[in-house]
Amino acid sequence: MDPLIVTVAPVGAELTPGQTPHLAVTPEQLGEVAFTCREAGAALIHVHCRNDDGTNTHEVARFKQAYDAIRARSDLIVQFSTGGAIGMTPQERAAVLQLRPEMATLTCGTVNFGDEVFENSFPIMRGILAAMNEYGVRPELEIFDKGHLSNARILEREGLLSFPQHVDFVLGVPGGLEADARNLCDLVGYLPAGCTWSVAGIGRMQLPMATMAIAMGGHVRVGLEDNIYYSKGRLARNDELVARIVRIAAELGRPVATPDRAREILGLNRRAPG
Ligand code: KMH
Ligand code: ZN
Repeated sequence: MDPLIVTVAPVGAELTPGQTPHLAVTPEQLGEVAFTCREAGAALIHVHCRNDDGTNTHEVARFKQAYDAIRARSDLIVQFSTGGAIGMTPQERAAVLQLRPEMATLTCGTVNFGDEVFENSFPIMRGILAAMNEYGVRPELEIFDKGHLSNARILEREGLLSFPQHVDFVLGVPGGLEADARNLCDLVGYLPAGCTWSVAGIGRMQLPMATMAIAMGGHVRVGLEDNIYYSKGRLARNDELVARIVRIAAELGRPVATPDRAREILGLNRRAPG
């Protein structure tokens, strides 16, 4: 097995500062999270941004500040969200790609998201992919349901996407596929040849899904975007969630990848300076 790539998703779009004191709001706080999570063993950071008052933003200027703050404090692979928050326009979601992060997410289909709908029609996906191709940004395919892999194959047939790719299974969103072992095995078996994959289990399923992925040869995403608790009733810091995965992986004989080793595994070019 390759060394384990640990992604940290520290912010998300749905959390509020009232839910946890550990939500990074300012670019400086995000830079600090990048530093502590890199120290703990993370290789990749999935980025959403907040205004100073904690509200969600997808402003290009704020992403630039966040990008610079992360770069100043770490060598993590930087992956921007193009999912943004429910209700954002596709243009808002894609605009951050002009900053040319090494990676960005591409959610591969519409999904119920609690009582709301996270809209990713084919025109939206095509638009985001076109911008990724224009700016040379590598996608990470976000798969909330099995049909999302079918959608990705359609985008491949249209010539917008080529396999293999890096895929992240986001399991346990109310409205998406449940987080359980059977579903994870099914999804992995359905992947096009040569793909790498990680799993992001939502809520209390973050830890069991991550542990399964470590044993199966996949990779792991943890962080407050998906789960704010370390254990029942005890709020987590992002670096604690990373450190726990690193310890479990060590027990299972799986060393973690540095960011540069992760770049090799994912087929990314070495990061451009700045
Ligand atoms: N906030 C969710 C609606 C992504 O980052 O690409 C979408 C999301 C996915 O977080
Ligand atoms: Zn996200």
